[in-house]
Amino acid sequence: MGKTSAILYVSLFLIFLMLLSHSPKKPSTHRRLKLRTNFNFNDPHHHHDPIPFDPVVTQMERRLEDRRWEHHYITHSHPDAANDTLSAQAAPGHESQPEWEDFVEAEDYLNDEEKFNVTSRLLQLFPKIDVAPVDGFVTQNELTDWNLNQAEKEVMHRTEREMDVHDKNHDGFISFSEYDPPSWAVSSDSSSFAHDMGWWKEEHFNASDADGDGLLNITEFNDFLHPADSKNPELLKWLCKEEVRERDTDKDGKVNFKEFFHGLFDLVRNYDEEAHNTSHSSEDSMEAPAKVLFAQLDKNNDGFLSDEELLPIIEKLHPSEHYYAKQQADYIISQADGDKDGKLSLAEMLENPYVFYSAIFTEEEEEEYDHDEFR
Ligand SMILES: *[C@@H]1O[C@H](CO)[C@@H](O)[C@H](O)[C@H]1NC(C)=O
Ligand SMILES: *[C@@H]1O[C@H](CO)[C@@H](O)[C@H](O)[C@H]1NC(C)=O
Ligand SMILES: *[C@@H]1O[C@H](CO)[C@@H](O)[C@H](O)[C@H]1NC(C)=O
Ligand SMILES: *[C@@H]1O[C@H](CO)[C@@H](O)[C@H](O)[C@H]1NC(C)=O
Ligand SMILES: *[C@@H]1O[C@H](CO)[C@@H](O)[C@H](O)[C@H]1NC(C)=O
Ligand SMILES: [Ca+2]
Ligand SMILES: [Ca+2]
Repeated sequence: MGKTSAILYVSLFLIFLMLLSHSPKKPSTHRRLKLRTNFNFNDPHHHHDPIPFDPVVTQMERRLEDRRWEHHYITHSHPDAANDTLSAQAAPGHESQPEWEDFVEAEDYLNDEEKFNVTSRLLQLFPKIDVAPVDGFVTQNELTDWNLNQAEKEVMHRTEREMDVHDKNHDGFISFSEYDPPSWAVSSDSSSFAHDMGWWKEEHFNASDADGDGLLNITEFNDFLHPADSKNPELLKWLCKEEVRERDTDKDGKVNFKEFFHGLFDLVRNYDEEAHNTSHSSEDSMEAPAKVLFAQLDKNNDGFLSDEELLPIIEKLHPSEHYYAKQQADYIISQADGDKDGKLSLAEMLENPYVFYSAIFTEEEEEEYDHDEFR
């Protein structure tokens, strides 16, 4: 009996393998939706990932990412935590490439036009986006708000996940002693730029603790992980100090014009160019505007920028989620706005469905997903 069923299973498995290898590529899908797996462990200097447009896709990416994250957490950061709640989902039997199975399953789902029908997805999502006002058009503001909302939920999800790990006594708060910096930040390699950063240190922690009770609740912890999106003035000031520390190559504690021009000014310029769609200019012609901006920022005219003097441009140095949400909305509208009236009708969206899934789709012939699609 046992032998018969074993043979049966082996045969079924072989048939399954044959089906897999012989299934023809769908000629109709020249675009292949492919979930992103470029998860990074909260490196603040990492570029910004595109925001997923569709919550259903977000859900699938989350499952994939949570699993990768658990795996990373257990094997790299906290081998001693194997008895934690997390290990329940990473039971030994499942360890033979669970990620890959999920990945294939999810992508087959995404690329099956009957299961994941982008037309019907857009029909469902349109009324959720066209809300201010409900007028049959999706404007830049409506799409920005939608994107921002998706992004904020995603950020909070990651923060909650981090909270679970770092909150060792499970009281819902993180104390400074509970917090372990990410492994890349405590690298002993002194040539690594992370070596003398202020991130994850006590000053950063204290700035995040808005009510000063020595503990971070989920809101404060989210701010701690994402200071650029915080409304907490202390954290923005800390971010400015951190910026000076990073840019101050001659270590005099301030930013001189040279340090400003080669680094900070480029960031400001990129930000303004994205916002105002001005064309790129050569470096030579940028020195004059850089001097003007430097002089404006240098309130006490000492020829240096202090951390306080960087405050007016900190949003440009560390763009917020809102900035990326708007950038992505602009991109989508520029691609799908057939009649060029600056807003999207449902018909325009249905005509260009893959623009909305551009964060995840890849052209069939492309080997690698382009991570910098929106940068
Ligand atoms: C994990 O649990 C096992 C028994 O279930 C125990 O022997 C072991 O000491 C625990 N490890 C840690 C690090 O708590
Ligand atoms: C996708 O959904 C639309 C609208 O709901 C429907 O008309 C179309 O037939 C569906 N396509 C597939 C392949 O199921
Ligand atoms: C952080 O705040 C605590 C008091 O809550 C204080 O003891 C500590 O010195 C502060 N650390 C820094 C680096 O400011
Ligand atoms: C966390 O504490 C801050 C004050 O620092 C408060 O404004 C916020 O509402 C608290 N968040 C939660 C979820 O309780
Ligand atoms: C941005 O500028 C380029 C040329 O500089 C132009 O072709 C394009 O239409 C502009 N886009 C918008 C949204 O104004
Ligand atoms: Ca607090
Ligand atoms: Ca339009």
